[in-house]
Amino acid sequence: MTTKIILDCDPGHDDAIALLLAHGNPNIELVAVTTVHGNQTIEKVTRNALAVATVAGITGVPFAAGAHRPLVRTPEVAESIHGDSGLDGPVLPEPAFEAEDRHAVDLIIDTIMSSEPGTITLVPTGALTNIALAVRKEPRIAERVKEVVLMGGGYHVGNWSAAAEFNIVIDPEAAHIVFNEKWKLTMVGLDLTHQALATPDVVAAIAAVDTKPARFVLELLEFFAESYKDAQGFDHPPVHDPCAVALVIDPSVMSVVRVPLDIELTGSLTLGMTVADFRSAAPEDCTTYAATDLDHAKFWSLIVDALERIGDPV
Ligand SMILES: [Ca+2]
Repeated sequence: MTTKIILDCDPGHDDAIALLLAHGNPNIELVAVTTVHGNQTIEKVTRNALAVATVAGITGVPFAAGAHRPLVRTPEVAESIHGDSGLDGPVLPEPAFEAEDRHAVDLIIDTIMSSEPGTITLVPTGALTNIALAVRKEPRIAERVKEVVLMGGGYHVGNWSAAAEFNIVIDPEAAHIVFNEKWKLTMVGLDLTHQALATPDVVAAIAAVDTKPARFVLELLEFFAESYKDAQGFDHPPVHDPCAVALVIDPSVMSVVRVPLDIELTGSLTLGMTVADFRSAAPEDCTTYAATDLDHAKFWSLIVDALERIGDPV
């Protein structure tokens, strides 16, 4: 049985791999791709999304550009991790198609409202600006989506500050809106994604696929590894965003616990922290979940399998 997803992303090396996984896995139907400011400007991440789609041979899926800045805060990009283009490393092809004129927020709303209730899963892998705007513009999407599975946050660690993760802290007000809606929401945060390391055996398995998209991923990982070593001292880079897609594909790829989650908006040291309340069993009406432990081998085998299925487009 396939799951229909909207991928809301800011490519971004790990977003690019999330897009390839979603396209190459037979259990996922990619119904729309929307972009949001974050790793780079909206112009750059949108162009990157279209270039990645071209590498993977994605056709017939609507792409739309979304919010160019956070709701309240001063815009911030992650050049130290993703470079000037937002996707430094490989030479990007000229995109084979363009984004729609429609705004991402409208594409999200239109897609959800025109689909059977409970059939669309939202997979945000960037700042939550588009998702927050969409649910404010059309509140009925909250009860109409199947669930939200997002990459962002973390219950023990931060990366952009001691307490906060990049996707959340660059637009904490948007995250506050999204985390407090009454939809089922799973936070695939840093506690989980820091287990999704592109170790040498992983790199070798991707190299063995030996296709143009696989070589593209190797070039992404090579740049990403350098960035993460320089910026955050990682021996092998954590490949965050495809973890959220992997959970939609196969829930057995990670463990998840039900726990109340909220976003800190006023802390001088903890702005954008995703606060998880582990003090006791989650109350009956709790609809938030946090991912905890990753099956590393199973996760990476999904990526390799997707690349094998994609074959050699470009
Ligand atoms: Ca991302």
